[in-house]
Amino acid sequence: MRLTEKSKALFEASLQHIPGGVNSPVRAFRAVGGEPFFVDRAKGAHIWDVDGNNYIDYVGTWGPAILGHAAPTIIQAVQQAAEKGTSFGIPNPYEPRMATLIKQFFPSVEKVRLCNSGTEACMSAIRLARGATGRHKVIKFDGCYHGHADSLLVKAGSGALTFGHPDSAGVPPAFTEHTIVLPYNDLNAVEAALEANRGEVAAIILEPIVGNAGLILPDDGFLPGLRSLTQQHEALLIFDEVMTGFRVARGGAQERYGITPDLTCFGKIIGGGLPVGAFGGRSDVMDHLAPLGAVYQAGTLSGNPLALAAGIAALEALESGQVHQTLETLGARLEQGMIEAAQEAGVAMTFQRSGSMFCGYFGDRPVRDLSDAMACERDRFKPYFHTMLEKGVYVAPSAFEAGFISAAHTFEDIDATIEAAREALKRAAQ
Ligand code: KE4
Repeated sequence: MRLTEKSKALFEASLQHIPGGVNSPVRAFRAVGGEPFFVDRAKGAHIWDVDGNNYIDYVGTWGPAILGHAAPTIIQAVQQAAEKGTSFGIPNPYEPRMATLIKQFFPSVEKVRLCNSGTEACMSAIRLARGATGRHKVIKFDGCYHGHADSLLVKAGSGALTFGHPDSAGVPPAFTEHTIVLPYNDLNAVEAALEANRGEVAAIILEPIVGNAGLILPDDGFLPGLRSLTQQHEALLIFDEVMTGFRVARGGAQERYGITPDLTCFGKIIGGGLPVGAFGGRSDVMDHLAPLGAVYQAGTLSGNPLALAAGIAALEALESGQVHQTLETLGARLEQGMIEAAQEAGVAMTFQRSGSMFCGYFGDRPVRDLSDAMACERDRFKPYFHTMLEKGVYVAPSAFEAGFISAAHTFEDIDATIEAAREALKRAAQ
């Protein structure tokens, strides 16, 4: 039985000072019941909570920890940077270095602006698209989450889904009247929406692989279809690769699927676990940004030396391609084992994966959009989650999140995870 008294005491205290005791809703375990544990430290594929319990970690701080936690090169880079100061508000050499690395991995990016979160990146990319096109409307897809900027927090995924109020309180209707929400993978709906709003759509934004409603892959023709439709209608195509960027391939989903978007949003991995975001793409669009152009965007800590030192170390570790080969091998092993464990447990599971991002849905058919995800047997997730936790495996505390494997996971970690899943899936089958 896991000890939890120290976490309980910390959660008790946090509840007095922080709404829900957490600084981001999905961490509160509200979708799975129980109380969150508090982490003491993390190393490689493992985390230890304040009561000393050890877990194999498949959340990976929601994506950034692609090398595993506390990677020596990242820790060293941050320590060295910190010796010279933690923030300047003055251009520093890490900024052009990071920009160059992003462009090296993402040929679609001619210019890039660094910021402090994925939310900021997506919010700014939308403002830029509107400023560059002079149009107001934006098309997004239900189940895709682009951070919590007002106009995008409509039928979002991730925590917003878990809480069952896809449209957040506090967002006046006027702030979302220009946001059109369509079913993912439905090209006909996109064509109809563009026709019905001819000349008014500034951009289509999407997660090219959806990691905020589990893990949903684009149908074969979906991304190429979006590319040609946006070109026909002179709307910008924005790939939100905050999660998939540098994760599903060195060049993200746009490399996997061979699509060139007009703008791309980044976050997570490019900060090596420190706060960071970025958005970039065609220079004729990016040059609308202040101080060159009329679209304002700013940030005190944008280009922060510590965050960039960590992110540069992370990206440099990905350059050879060896990490992504390892991730694919580990991902395939986990997928095979989970499918076998589900069959053995007699529970229907659809396991969907792209490289080291995955989701096991309780159901017997492919999940192509949010309505498919919502139709899964979500009640089975709770016993599965808690049994995995008891057995020392930490998966995301929500059926609507993707899992992440790091380069620090070993075959032993994967095999131990599958062993734990044999029991957890039997509980879920009851
Ligand atoms: P942040 O503002 O949380 O850095 O990024 C927002 C964001 C934008 N776009 C995509 C595709 C994202 O996945 C995210 C954030 N992802 C969630 C995980 N599903 C963050 C976890 C949380 O909200 O605590």
